Amino acid sequence: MLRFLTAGESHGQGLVVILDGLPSGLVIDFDAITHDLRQRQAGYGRGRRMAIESDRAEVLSGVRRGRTTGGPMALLIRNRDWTNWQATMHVEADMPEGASGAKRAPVVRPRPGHADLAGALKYEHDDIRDVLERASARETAARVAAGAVARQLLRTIGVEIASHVISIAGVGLPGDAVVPFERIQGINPESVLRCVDATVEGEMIRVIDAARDAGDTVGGAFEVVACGVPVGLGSHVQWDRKLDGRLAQALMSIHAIKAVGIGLGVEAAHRPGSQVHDEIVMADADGGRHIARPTNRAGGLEGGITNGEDVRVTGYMKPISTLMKPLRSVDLTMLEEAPAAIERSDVCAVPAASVVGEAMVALVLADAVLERFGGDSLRQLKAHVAAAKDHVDARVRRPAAAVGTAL
Ligand code: EPS
Repeated sequence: MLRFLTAGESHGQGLVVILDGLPSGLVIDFDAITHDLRQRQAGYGRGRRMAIESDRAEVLSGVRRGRTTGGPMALLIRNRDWTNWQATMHVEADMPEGASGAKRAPVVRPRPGHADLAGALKYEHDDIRDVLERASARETAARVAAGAVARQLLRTIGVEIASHVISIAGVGLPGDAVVPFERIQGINPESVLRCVDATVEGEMIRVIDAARDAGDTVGGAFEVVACGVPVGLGSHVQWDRKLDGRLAQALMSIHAIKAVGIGLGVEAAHRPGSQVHDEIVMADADGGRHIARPTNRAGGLEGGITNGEDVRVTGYMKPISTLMKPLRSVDLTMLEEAPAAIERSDVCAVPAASVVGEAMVALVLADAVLERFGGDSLRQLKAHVAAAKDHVDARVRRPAAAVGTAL
């Protein structure tokens, strides 16, 4: 089992993540963790905060001489912005001597759509900052660091993950477009919105600009695709073992995600069965014949079990809830109507959310891989995966010599 917990506030000292359950012997690529963190920070529509941060994860435990030990891995991402927030965010009861940054007034006007109001009522806070600091999507940096490690584990058994932005505020790729994994993986690193189509990306940029000019925000949708996923992750036998359910929960837990689709997603509800289900055929391969699926509308999951096709998951993100032209709200100290508080924020963070989506999919798949195949060391895990693959291959392939003979 692979599990993780995060801690940290947006303007506190930093973010921490503990990743527990990694097998021993995984060589850690530290630069790859940094790469994923930088990807999350990028994207057109981000605010000024991203110019301050340059996220890097320090590995505190669980790795020795470049390899995992099998012990919990702890990672720390320091907030550079901390120097500007010490006087507001200090841990000590009294402000420590030399605390830097401004002492900010309490936040008392909740932003509609944020955790502000519900969180302040539930936790009995007078200063909404006690809610918003933890509710902030800054937390996703910790998930991306953990996800980068999960991705490295998956890579050792041939699983690769990529994502792309499919729409911003309704402007995007055609609804029925199925973008091949290689095209997503090959997105130009200079692309500011992680979109596979430069023309569509240009239109998306204009939508974001218009929202910024209007003091508004926009959401959108992204798709995460995992390729090379072994057959048999997840299970049909119990509700909480169905992998589609686990992926949906993981994606839904990302800030501002309001819906998740697998494969066709909601579109499946609008079509007849003949236009939804993926037929099972025999195809030629290596002179032999094997079971194949001409389409993958199921997104690689049937009955909550991976079927060997690409796993395709879509996340739908609402617009960010801090508006520069604020919505109506109420001052909680006076219970009088007042415009919502304005915190520095982003106009659009869909490209960042798509990177977080990759991390969450990596963490869920890595957990399911360890559950299905087991192994305390990477060597054991790889041997178990290879044996299971041989077994599945023997069930779905007829070698050239056997074609035409009775089974
Ligand atoms: C966020 C507000 C902004 C975002 C932040 C999420 O932060 P700040 O208030 O410091 O400008 O930039 O996202 C991140 C810091 C991040 O790393 O993704 C919010 O209110 O949720």
